[in-house]
This record gives sequence, structure tokens and C-alpha cells, in this order.
Amino acid sequence: MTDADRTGAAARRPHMSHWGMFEAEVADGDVVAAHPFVGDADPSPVLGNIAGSVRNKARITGPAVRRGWLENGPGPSSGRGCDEFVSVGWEELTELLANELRRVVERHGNSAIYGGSYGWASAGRFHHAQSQVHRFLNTLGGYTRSAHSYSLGATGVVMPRVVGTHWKMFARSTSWKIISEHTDLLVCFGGVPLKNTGVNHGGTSDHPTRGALDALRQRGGSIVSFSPLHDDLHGAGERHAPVPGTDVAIMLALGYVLATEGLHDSSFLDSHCVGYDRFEEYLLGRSDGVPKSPEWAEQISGIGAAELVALARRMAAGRTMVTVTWSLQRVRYGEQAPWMGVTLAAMLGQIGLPGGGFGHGYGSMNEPGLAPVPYPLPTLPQGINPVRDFIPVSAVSDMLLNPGAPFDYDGRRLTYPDIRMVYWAGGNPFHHHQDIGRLRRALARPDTIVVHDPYWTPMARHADVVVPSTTSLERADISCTRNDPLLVAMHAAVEPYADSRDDYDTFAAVAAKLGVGEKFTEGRSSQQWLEHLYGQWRGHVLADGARVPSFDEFWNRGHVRMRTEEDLILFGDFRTDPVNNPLSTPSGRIEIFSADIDGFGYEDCAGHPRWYEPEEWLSGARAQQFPLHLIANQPRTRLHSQLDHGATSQGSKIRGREPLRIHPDDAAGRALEDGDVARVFNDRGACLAGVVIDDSVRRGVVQLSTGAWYDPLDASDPDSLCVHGNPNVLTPDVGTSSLARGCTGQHVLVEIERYDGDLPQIRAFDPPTIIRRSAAGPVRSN
Ligand SMILES: Nc1nc2c(c(=O)[nH]1)N[C@H]1C(S)=C(S)[C@@H](COP(=O)(O)OP(=O)(O)OC[C@H]3O[C@@H](n4cnc5c(=O)[nH]c(N)nc54)[C@H](O)[C@@H]3O)O[C@H]1N2
Ligand SMILES: Nc1nc2c(c(=O)[nH]1)N[C@H]1C(S)=C(S)[C@@H](COP(=O)(O)OP(=O)(O)OC[C@H]3O[C@@H](n4cnc5c(=O)[nH]c(N)nc54)[C@H](O)[C@@H]3O)O[C@H]1N2
Ligand SMILES: [Mo]
Repeated sequence: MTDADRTGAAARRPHMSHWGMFEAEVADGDVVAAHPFVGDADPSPVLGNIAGSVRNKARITGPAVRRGWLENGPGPSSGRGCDEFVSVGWEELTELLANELRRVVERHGNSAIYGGSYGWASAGRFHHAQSQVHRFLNTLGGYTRSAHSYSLGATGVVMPRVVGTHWKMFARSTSWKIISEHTDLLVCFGGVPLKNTGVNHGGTSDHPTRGALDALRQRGGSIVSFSPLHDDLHGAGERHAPVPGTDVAIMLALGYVLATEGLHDSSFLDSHCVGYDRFEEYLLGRSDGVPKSPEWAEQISGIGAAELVALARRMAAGRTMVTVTWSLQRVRYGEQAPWMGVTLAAMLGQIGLPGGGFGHGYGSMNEPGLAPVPYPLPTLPQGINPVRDFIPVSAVSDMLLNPGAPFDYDGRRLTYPDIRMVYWAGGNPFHHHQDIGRLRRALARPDTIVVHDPYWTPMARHADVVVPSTTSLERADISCTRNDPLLVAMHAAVEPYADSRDDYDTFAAVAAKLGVGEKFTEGRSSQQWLEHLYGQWRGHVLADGARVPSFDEFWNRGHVRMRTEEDLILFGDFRTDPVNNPLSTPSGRIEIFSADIDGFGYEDCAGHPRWYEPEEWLSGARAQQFPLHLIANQPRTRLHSQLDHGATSQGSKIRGREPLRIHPDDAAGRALEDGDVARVFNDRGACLAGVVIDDSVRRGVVQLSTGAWYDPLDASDPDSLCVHGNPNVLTPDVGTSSLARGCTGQHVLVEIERYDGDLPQIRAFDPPTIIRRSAAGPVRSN
């Protein structure tokens, strides 16, 4: 590629973000507008954050090392997050990184490196930061890894045991086309929030959800939504606002009506499921003396018993799809909601029929409902990790705080390794992890923390070695996902900013210092890798009999269109012939009762779905002290913490703070007015947020989305007030259950009061103090 190609001689270049395909308009070395792809039916407003993101003040301008680490050497330190940084050159940085990696591996072994490095980074198959860091660490002999995701921690472990898979539920879900043509009644737990369908991991060229829901209604179908937020469903529909965290009780009551009125499909339960009898003992109260009746569920959820009876009858009368958003499993006992959702759909007997059955994640991401492509994706090989140690991803603080301690996971007893080095590229634990005070204490433990990021995120500030990465806008890549017809040429829009580098080039240089450069690069430049990965992928498509352009043709045209499977029905083959198309469960069928899970003997996850009272809920003891239920859901105005400084995200802030929505009655009781700043607190921490009074939020519930950059008033205090509104200073770091130990960030109890003190400045986007060495001695800047 020539320099002219890299800087973008043409005014607009095709590019891809996790929230949609666009053309980048460039002026003065930055992207000044992101114009949505013409083929996108409903582009995401999050595109508005891209303008100005390259030359933003929060960018890391060059390699930097924490002063305390540079002066005292590796070791535990509470200076992380408040120390100054020293600016170093690339050669010095490469040398420091290589020496420290060598020291840790030689003295403590590869399992002492935590390389889980969770995070979304950017779209693009080759420069994908997680693939790069994993390949790099594997080249050095491996690392302690992480399993599953913050998105689907509970689902990822429980659903393979129930239906034999977790990813097929979204990647091979019943398509929107089939739903809009066949579904009579869509019953959605968690709604179908359009704000979330803007996003897809790896990118997306179209957003069809809004259109599909409208088409379903036009055909005469109807939608019933359960959510504490009115706007989790767009357009007409029947809305119920339950007490948060009580969906399993509601689903049990719906099942109870089906069972007691003989509306359940016994023959489907016999032919395609195991363990219904065992579950029914519990449902009817024969095993525990408590019938899960609509009256029982009304006490728990606040939804009227008569309404539940009527809904259960309607569900049995037509073609019904039961959907559960991912948020419902990102809570304590999160394994239960998807398991009970499948069980309810199995009782209706429509799993595998057009427009009926079960869905998981409609409205959580764009992917569910989109037709899959039949080809493998171009993928950077990650090599082999010989280290056996791993943790469930959200156990990162547990691991760092408890080296050598045993823990339960999915029927196994594992041990936390003793981590000396934490290596992160493409994620932000201060965004994704719960109980930030505890996280900060955990991050004080290892000898060395390395972070690659384009921006001075709170995680970069807590690092010892800070590596400035390019953003995707500064490099060429290929993007595609398993549920989008387009393979897209991501042209570089601008030159790399300041002294930043592609992660690939950093890893290649450190690998070379350690004598394994060739093993890491296989002798290819980035451009050669793109052509190589394209060539491999092209081979699969050619074998399928389709025409595929050469790399150069593809690059000039901007994208290639692939075949997709439009009429997919989740578990359709299994329904037609369960003997020849069994599920990958021990029985080959849907496991309403799992003998394996039952055999683990966990107190917090039994052998069939059941109701557990969570700690963080409005009817529990904790609510006496903290009487509001905070929903920490995904932000409407950005992806996670990414580009929180962008125009769409900043446009929603109130006096610089993240907006918090509260019902008028709850606001009145606390003398809060629209536009006030409030202190949100519990016994774990506190943050400031901007008050938005809104009756689309249920009484007793407040909503504060994730993603405001952590901004401690006193950076040296792990429990400091966050002045910007990061809800993870409040959330519990407990794990869904002993089965999955998934993330529980969605729910937390809090109290709120008006904040009348002087408003602290927002400093989250200001770089830390950086000492630049000069011949005359150190010079401070920030
Ligand atoms: N309370 C609460 N917490 C939650 C959730 C919740 O519901 N409630 N949801 C959880 C969920 S589902 C998720 S997925 C997580 C998301 O958590 P993360 O994925 O960790 O969040 P992001 O903000 O996307 O972090 C990505 C980081 O990668 C950086 N980056 C982008 N491109 C590149 C690149 O090319 N190279 C490098 N080196 N870095 C790059 C970005 O600047 C950013 O800092 O949050 C979880 N946290
Ligand atoms: N705009 C935008 N879209 C995104 C993301 C983003 O950061 N920004 N992140 C993406 C990622 S990584 C993921 S994993 C998905 C996550 O997808 P989800 O986890 O499904 O998304 P959330 O927005 O956290 O939650 C969906 C809705 O569930 C509702 N809800 C919460 N608790 C309860 C409850 O107890 N009962 C009921 N009935 N409803 C409840 C909330 O009101 C919320 O709006 O979103 C993706 N989409
Ligand atoms: Mo996620």
C-alpha cells in the first residue's frame, strides 16, 4: 500500500465500526463526519461519536511508563492510578517490555501472565486486539486465559448443558423474516431495545429490527414486553413493568397455568425433552410445598395474577415466540432466566416451528434474527496456548486477590494462579468489571501491568507500561461477521496519530527482541496478512461455486456480498428429526432437568430452573437501607466506554455527568429536579449523576447506563467518589452462581440524594501528568 492509500487521497473511504458501516469524511488529519452506508435501513446514532476521535485530547501520544515502576522496578503498588508517567521512546519501551516478559516467564512461568485481556476493541479481523495479544503471548509459551464473556457469562455455561450450544441461539437464530411472517405473539422478557440492536460485534451493514417489528404488527401479530423501562419496546405493544429480577417467577407462573389447565404440549415434552416430570414437581409445589401460581408470582413481581393467567392462555392459543434478553442473565442466579425461558417455550411445544419457540438476545445485539453466511471468516490464527490455567472472565479480581485459592466452576474445582503480570489490549476493566474499589485493590497486587490502548482510559492510567495504539481509522483491515452478507474493505482514513503504532507492529518488535519475531509475523507485513487472510477466505467461497473478486478488485470496490441463509429456524432440524439431529446434550434432547448440574450439588444452581431470591432486589433486606433498584444497562449513546468524549455521548450528559433516569414520584420524595446532580451510593461506593425525571421508568427503579469513564475525586483512594457516573463503583462483584460465575453488573440497590456541594470538574478525558525527559532534566506536562 502506498502512503497515499493510507492517508486517504479520496475524500471518503469505506470503514466499519461495531455500530455500523460508514464512509469517513476527512479533513486536517481527522475524521470530521461518519456517513452511514447507503444500504443501512436504520443507522445507529452512535456513529455521531466518530468525528474528532483521532486527534482527541484523550489520545495517548507516545509510549509511557509509570514513574514508580520505572524508578523502583516491578512489584505490587498502590501507586497505580495516581502516579505520574514518564515519556519513553519506542526502542526503550520495546526493551523494557521484552526484559519484563523474559523475567516473569523465567522466574514464575507463563501461567503467571494473565492475558485474558477481555474487551471489544475495534472492528476488523486482522488488527483485532484480542487475537493479536493472544497470538503474541502464545508465541512466548502461553498465558492464563479467561473463559466466556461479560455479555453471556451465565448463558455460556448453562445453555450448552440445556440445549447443547450457546452461540447457535444468536448466530443461527430464527430470522426476523420468519418471525415477521409467522409469529402471532412475541413475548419479550427485557423488551427488544432498539438502542442495543445498533451494535454488533465486528460490525454490521444493516439494522433490520425496527422494520421487522413493524412488519410483524402490520400483519396482525402482537408484542408483549416485560421490562422496568417503557422504552425497551419501540412502538405499539402490551407493556408490563415487573419488579426487576423477578422474570423467572413470572415465567414459572405462566408455566403453572399451562400445566394446571392442560395447555402444555406433553407429546413435545416426551419426544424432545428430558426431566419435565421432575421440574413439574417443583412447578406445582409438590417437592417444596410452594405452588408457583400466578398469585405467588404476583407477590414477587407485582404483575397481577389475572393478567398472567390471560397471557398464558393467549400464548397457548397461537404461534408464540418467547424471548429473553441477555441482561436477564447478567444478574445473580442469571443461569435461571434463559433456562426457564427455554422450559416455558418447550411447554408450549413450538420450538423449531416457524415463528414459535425460543429466542435469546433479540434486542440485545443486532446479530440475533440476521441470516448467517455459510463460510468461515478470515481469521488470524492465535496459535496454541499450552498453559492449562484459566478463570471465568469476571473472576479477575477474585484471582488477583486470592492466588492459590480453590474455586468452583461448572462442576470442577479449580485453583487461582499466582499472577505477576497483567497484559491488556483492547479492553477496559474500569468499564466492564464490577466493584471498582475492589478491582483497584486487586490491580495493586501484580508486579507489572501492561495496557495497549489508543486513549488514556482509566485502565491505561492504572498501567505501568502504556502502549499507544492506533485506532482502526488509522489502518487498513477487513471486516465481516458470521451474520452479515458483506465482507468490507476498511480503508485507512488518516495517518497514525502522533507516536502511536498498530498493536501488530508493537508485538512484532517485542517478539523480535525475544528472538521469536519470525514465529509471530510469519514474515508478513500487515498488508501481506490482509491479502493472505483474504486469499484463504476466497478459497472457501470459490469452493462453494460463487464468484469472488481478486483482493485488488475487492479493495477498490469496498465490499463483497455473500450468500446468506434467509429462512433459518432455531432448532428446526432437531424438531423435525430429534433422533438423527440430536442436540449436543448428554440426552441429545432439551434438558429441563440436567442430571449433571444436579450432581454438582450447588446451593445456588439446582438441576432444573427455579426461583432464587436475589440479594439485590426491592423486596429483600438490603432494600431497607438502599431502597432504589439501579439498572446498569447498555448505553444508548455509545458502545460501552468507547468514545465517551464523542458528540452523541456528550450530548446526553447533564452538567458533564452521565444521565440517571428516575420516576417522578421517587424524585419528588427526594426533592430532586430535572437537571440536578445527585449522589448515588451504597455500601460499596458512590458516584455523581445528572437527574432526568421520566415516568417511563418503573417506580422504585433508576437507570444509569454503563460507560462514563471512571473519574475519582481522589485518585489515591480506591473507594473514592466517581464524579462522572460510572455505575460499577456500586455493583457487586459476586458471580451469577457456582456454576458459571458470570458477570452480575446489571442490577444493584442504591440510595440517591441531591448533591449540593461544589461540582468537581470532569477530568476523565485529561491525560495524566507526563514527564518528558530533556537534556536539561525532566519537564512536566498535562
Ligand atoms: N454494570 C455493568 N457492567 C457491565 C455490563 C453491564 O450490563 N452492567 N455489561 C458488560 C458487557 S456485556 C461488556 S461486553 C463489557 C464491555 O467491556 P469492554 O469491551 O472492556 O469495553 P470497551 O469500552 O468496549 O473497551 C474497549 C477498549 O478497547 C480500546 N480499543 C479500541 N480499539 C483498539 C485497538 O485497536 N487496540 C487497542 N489496544 N485498544 C483498542 C478502546 O479504546 C477501549 O478502551 O462491559 C460489561 N460491564
Ligand atoms: N447502544 C449500545 N448497544 C449495545 C451495547 C452498547 O454498549 N451500546 N453493548 C452491546 C453488548 S456488548 C451486549 S452484551 C448487549 C447486551 O444486551 P442486554 O444485556 O440485553 O442489554 P441491556 O441494555 O443491558 O439490557 C436490556 C434491557 O433489559 C432490561 N432489564 C434489566 N433488568 C431487567 C429485569 O430484571 N427484568 C426485565 N424484564 N428487564 C430487565 C433493561 O431495562 C435493559 O434496557 O448490548 C449490545 N448493544
Ligand atoms: Mo457484552
